[in-house]
Amino acid sequence: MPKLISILNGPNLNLLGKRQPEIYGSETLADVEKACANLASELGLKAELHQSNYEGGLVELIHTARETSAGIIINPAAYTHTSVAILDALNAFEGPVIEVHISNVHKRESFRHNSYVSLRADGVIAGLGTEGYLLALRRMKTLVG
Ligand code: CA2
Repeated sequence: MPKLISILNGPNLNLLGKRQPEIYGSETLADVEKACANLASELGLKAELHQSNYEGGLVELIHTARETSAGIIINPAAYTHTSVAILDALNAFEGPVIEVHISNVHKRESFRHNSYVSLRADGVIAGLGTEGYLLALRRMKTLVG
C-alpha cells in the first residue's frame, strides 16, 4: 500500500486560477490536485488534496491525517499568519510537515512575514508558484520513504 500524503489548503484557495492570476497563477486547485496525484503515483506515494475555508475544518483535516497519513503538505493561506489552533493540531501530528505558499510571502505585506505554522514545519516553500506543491511532494518521498 503506498503511503498517503495529505495536501491541505486553507481559505480562498478554491479560487485559485479564477482570480488574481498575477499573484497566484492560472492553474486551478483541481489542476494542482491532478498534478500531485500523478507525481505521487510516479514516486510510489498516494496524494489526497483537501481545501477548507474554515479554521476548524483545517484542524479536523489535520486530525484525520493523524490516522491516515505519513506526511502533511499544507498551505494554510491567511491562517498561516493567525492560527495557533492549526499550529497546535500540527504539533499533534507525528510525521513530516511541509508548508507551501504559492506567492513569496516575504516580498509582500509585513503581516504575511510571520507564520505560526513555520514553528512546526520541517520545511517551507514560498514563491515558486503551484510547482511548490510538487517540490514538496518530492521532498516528502525523501522523508517518508
Ligand atoms: O501565497 C500563498 O500561497 C498564500 O498562502 C495565499 C493566501 C495568503 O493569505 C497568504 O499570505 C499566502 C491567500 C490565498 C487566497 O487565494 C486566492 C487565490 C486566487 C484568487 C484569490 C485568492
